[in-house]
Amino acid sequence: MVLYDYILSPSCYKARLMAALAGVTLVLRAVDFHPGAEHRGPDLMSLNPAGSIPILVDGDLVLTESSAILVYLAAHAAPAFLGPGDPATSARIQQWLAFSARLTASLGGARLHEMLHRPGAVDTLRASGVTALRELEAALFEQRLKAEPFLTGPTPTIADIACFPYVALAPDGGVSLDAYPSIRLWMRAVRALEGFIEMPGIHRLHELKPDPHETPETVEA
Ligand SMILES: N[C@@H](CCC(=O)N[C@@H](CS)C(=O)NCC(=O)O)C(=O)O
Repeated sequence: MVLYDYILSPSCYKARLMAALAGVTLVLRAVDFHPGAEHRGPDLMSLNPAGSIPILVDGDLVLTESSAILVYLAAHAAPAFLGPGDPATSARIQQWLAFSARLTASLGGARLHEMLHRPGAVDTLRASGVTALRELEAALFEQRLKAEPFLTGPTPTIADIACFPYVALAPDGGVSLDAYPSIRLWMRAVRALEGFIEMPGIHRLHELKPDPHETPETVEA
């Protein structure tokens, strides 16, 4: 399988992360996203007229949209990441995949503004990102009450992989994660998964506030 990839793209990282967790080896085809805008050139536009990456090619199959790529990789090699298959969980996973598009537009938009000087109303993007983070925090808090560390249950699914990158990289766009203890615990759970791989910027999780499990006394000590 060939992934048209850009190392600093959180959307491409979703595919790389899912492949790593599933034990799938991808052939990475580096795209000159910036400054070359190769994804908008004729060769890549013929693969994805939407002009975005990632693009996954497996033989005759050309897949665009990171959520579709996650489904494919999981179905191929790690079906547990598609959830247990009951109607409610399957629907919840779809809900989070749709939610992840809001993260891309808001937190991802702010990040592009800050990192690549893309035009845009960055305050509005950040505000939309904070709204989404508050929803995520509330949902993950509910999960903690059920002692379930992941978005849709006790084990990770493509819902977690779809949401993780843009959340973890929110500080790149000027949106702090300090106020969201349930999100920080969830990020630690994702990072702890066997096969987890980094992307540049994700290491900043180490710089975040102390583990929410720690008491103030132990933090000070
Ligand atoms: N809905 C797409 C969005 C992916 C996306 O936003 N990719 C970015 C790179 S991280 C991109 O190609 N943007 C095109 C551009 O900004 O010119 C998906 O989930 O695959």
